[in-house]
Amino acid sequence: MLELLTDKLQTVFHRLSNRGIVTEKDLDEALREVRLALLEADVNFKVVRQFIADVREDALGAQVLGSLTGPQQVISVVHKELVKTLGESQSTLQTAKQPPTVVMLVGLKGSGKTTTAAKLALHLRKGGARPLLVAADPHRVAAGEQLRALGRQLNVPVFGGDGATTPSQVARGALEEARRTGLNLLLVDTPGYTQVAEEMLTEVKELHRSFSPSEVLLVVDAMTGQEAVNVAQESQEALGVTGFIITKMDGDARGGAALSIRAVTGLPVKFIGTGEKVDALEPFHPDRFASRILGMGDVLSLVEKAQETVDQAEAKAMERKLKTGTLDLNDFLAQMQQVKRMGPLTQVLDMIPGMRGIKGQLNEAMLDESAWKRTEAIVYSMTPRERRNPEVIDGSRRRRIAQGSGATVQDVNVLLKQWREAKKLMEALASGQGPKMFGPPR
Ligand SMILES: Nc1nc2c(ncn2[C@@H]2O[C@H](COP(=O)(O)OP(=O)(O)OP(=O)(O)O)[C@@H](O)[C@H]2O)c(=O)[nH]1
Ligand SMILES: [Mg+2]
Repeated sequence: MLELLTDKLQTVFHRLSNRGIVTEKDLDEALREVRLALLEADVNFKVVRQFIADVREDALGAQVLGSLTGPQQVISVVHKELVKTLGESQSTLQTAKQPPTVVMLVGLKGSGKTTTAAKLALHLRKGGARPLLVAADPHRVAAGEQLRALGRQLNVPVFGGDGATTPSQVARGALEEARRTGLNLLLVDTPGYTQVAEEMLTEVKELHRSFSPSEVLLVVDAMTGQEAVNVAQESQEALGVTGFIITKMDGDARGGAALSIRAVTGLPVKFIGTGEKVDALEPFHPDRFASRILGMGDVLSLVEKAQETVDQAEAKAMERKLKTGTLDLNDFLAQMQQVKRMGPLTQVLDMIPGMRGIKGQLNEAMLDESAWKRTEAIVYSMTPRERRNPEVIDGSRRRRIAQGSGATVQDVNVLLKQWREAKKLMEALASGQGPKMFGPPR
């Protein structure tokens, strides 16, 4: 996510830090590079101009010039201004006074509306909502199919999409269905348009009138860069947009849309999509996002992610094992799977401060999804006894396991070595000699 921008900014700040004392010339030089980096990331030029002017004024006002702490202060000013550009604080979803709350998703064809509707259903259900997905594209049966398939996958009910009906019929039916079944959130997936023109929008406008939604979220594709901002500007009034969801932030495209859209439109970004899977959605926190862009990590989002994905019972069991220092291959596998559930490892690492730099040096194999799968396959090819007591795995067992999992004996050896190292670390932790990773003893 915005990797290139982060790399460039880190280079600029690194050079500035080496200065010790910041002169006005240093500041302007750094800001010139920040400006270039932002423009290259496809941030709107007006937004960039304002941003640089604000940072400069702030930095000069804070008397960072000629001081030993100058470089640090410049970074903190940049962070502060970035947060301001991104919208200061998190903007949560408005709910209706009278349930159900209706959230409508609108946007260009292919921007990610249908996928995002499903992601939202999953995310908001975790927060206690009872969602109903509504397929409101009367013309494309395939669109309804896609939403129904997602609904089945997530076990979320889906209304409509199985034949042509008018917007007002869909709305009436969906609201009735929600009341009847006690659901309090309607997520309405609407037909995509190809350009913001009157005739294209008639249908979406009709849906708007019929549903009177609490939120109209414009779904924009980060990969389209400046175009996303233009669409946002144009759709804003025509459709009564109340906020944005920026999808495909996982692509390494410029992604500057996320940085410009709020400043250009005055409307908040509510969520970002970070992958194709249904759990790849994050609430948008301007301060955390700013930290991530500056390579400072985002520990809070990481902790939330861990809480969402880690099974509490499993975590407790693991804690007990940690205390006793016993770790067999079943535990080893369970732990790897827990980390994996949090998302692609490269994204997880981005959230840990200081990890970005290390990422390049990490063993390729560690970041390689297929290597994870191979490890799983190897452990699954073992007998229960072997998993509980890996010491019994001798040469012939290794050959059998390798054959059973489509791996090589070398792969099996590597896995066993990783397990032994993890076990050693745990034993050290349990005996209180290891690094204090888990806080003071209770
Ligand atoms: N990598 C990535 N892909 C995404 C993300 N969100 C959606 N996609 C993909 O984008 C493509 C289009 O997504 P849809 O949800 O069908 O888009 P849509 O806006 O409903 O499309 P129409 O209904 O045709 O207008 C699909 O292949 C999705 O998997 C995201 O955050 N990251
Ligand atoms: Mg769709």
